Amino acid sequence: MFRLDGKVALVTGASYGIGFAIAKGLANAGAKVVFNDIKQELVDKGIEAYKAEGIDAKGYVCDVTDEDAVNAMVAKIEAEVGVIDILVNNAGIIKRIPMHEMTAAEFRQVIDVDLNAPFIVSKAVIPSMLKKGAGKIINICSMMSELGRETVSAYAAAKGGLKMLTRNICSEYGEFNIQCNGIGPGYIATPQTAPLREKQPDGSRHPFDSFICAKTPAGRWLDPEELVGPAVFLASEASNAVNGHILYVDGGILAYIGKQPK
Ligand code: NAP
Ligand code: GCO
Repeated sequence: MFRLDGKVALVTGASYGIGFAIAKGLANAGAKVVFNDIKQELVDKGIEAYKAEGIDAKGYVCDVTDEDAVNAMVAKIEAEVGVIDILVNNAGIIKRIPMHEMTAAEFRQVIDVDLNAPFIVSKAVIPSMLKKGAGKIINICSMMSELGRETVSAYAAAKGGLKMLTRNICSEYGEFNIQCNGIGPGYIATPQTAPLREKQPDGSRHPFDSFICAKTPAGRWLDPEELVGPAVFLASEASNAVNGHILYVDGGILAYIGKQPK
């Protein structure tokens, strides 16, 4: 029940990082993977990276905030590959700026990619899922779907909204055998979090690196590969009775007050 043979999976923003790991996992479970990125050079790099893993992925250049471009991409995928059975709304950005210093344009840009785009892409794939009588939508949420922290006001607002968009797609389309769930990763070692792990000029650990390891029961950053099992589960028949759920893959952060500093 965990196999995805015969399914077409679109993972947005999957040239590298979490999206790449999840797409690789879905392919290894049998899915035909298609992905997009905003730049041709990244799509080309992504195709090479998938090939190196023995995966024949198809890549498309598309800015997920551009509704016309998304609709054109989905139509192209349906013509060239097939109807999208599994959508992973992974593409996302973050801007770490104190809220009182953040411009409205910067706030809107984060909301646009992290919340409006999952709406746009989900809206583009749902009609064919309705015709097919089945579909899986997985939204990549965050610890910030539940928690706030300094400098990430726009990101937390977007990811909190994405949690409720997930629940609303579940509510509106569950009767048509479309399941919409979220994955809430903890702190994952990817380019997006690289600035939070950078060594200090004196060679010491970044304070945030030590902070997160103290907040994670496992005492470490998680690896993108650790999201693959949960993603395959939510993309497969095994989760047909799971809907509107945010599966936190956080190593226990949300359950833990944090290790007492020595
Ligand atoms: P990442 O390394 O920054 O990768 C993000 C991907 O999204 C890149 O391929 C990027 O392409 C693409 N993207 C950004 N804006 C796009 C747009 N408008 N249209 C199409 N593609 C776009 O991030 P990540 O760490 O892999 O995170 C992936 C997702 O997981 C995000 O939604 C993030 O919020 C979420 N998340 C991450 C963590 C973590 O700790 N890393 C934890 C929880 C949730 P470009 O390079 O061309 O911009
Ligand atoms: C940050 C990090 C986090 C992670 C992730 C945690 O600045 O706090 O970027 O937001 O990306 O979302 O789940």
